Amino acid sequence: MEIMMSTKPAFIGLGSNLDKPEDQVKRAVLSLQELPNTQLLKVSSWYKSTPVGPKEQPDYINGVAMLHTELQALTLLDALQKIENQHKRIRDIHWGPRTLDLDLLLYGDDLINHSRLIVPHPHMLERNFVMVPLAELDPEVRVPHYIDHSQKKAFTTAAEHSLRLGTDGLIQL
Ligand code: A4P
Ligand code: MG
Repeated sequence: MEIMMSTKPAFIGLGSNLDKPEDQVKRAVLSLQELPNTQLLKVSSWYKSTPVGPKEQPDYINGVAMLHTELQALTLLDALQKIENQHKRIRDIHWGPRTLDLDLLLYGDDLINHSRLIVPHPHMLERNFVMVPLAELDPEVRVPHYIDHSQKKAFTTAAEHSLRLGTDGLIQL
């Protein structure tokens, strides 16, 4: 009997706005490199971005990483949350705002609607600090969404989204 392992391309959004958020996201990349049954393929440039949501918080550092993984989506989410927790321990010492956010942006062409996991990440399509680095990694990557209530899948590319959103408040480092 042959066992087929399927490999999925997955994109992870990284964000941090601790005092030294650049260290946080770079250490997170090292942790992504250590994920089991997973290959880290590419990491975007880092971007400084003005906060979305409450304004009385520091600017963020954001970027996107591309993986090939044999992990199931929920197993990958578990692993990402474990990395976040490792960073939160450090955040607690410094008593700062959120130190590390790792979002599963895309998992192949899958549309996932689970109590713990929604893919594509619900806010990504409206956020230039996600779509611009994503388009930098792969401008043609297809972002799936539902066309209508018949739940048919539609796709637009990362490049189209990032062009529409522009680069306001975003500085490539
Ligand atoms: N969850 C569901 N879907 C996903 C997914 N695709 N990836 C669930 C990751 N997690 C997912 O997440 C809460 C729950 O979402 C998880 O338990 C998981 O089961 P969280 O990261 O613990 O909490 P959160 O930060 O409040 O949620 P979220 O949605 O990540 O926050 P936001 O809305 O993304 O806000 N401004 C700039 N410029 N840059 C930023 O990076 N980030 C935020 C965080 C606000 N403003 C920002 C930035
Ligand atoms: Mg998150």
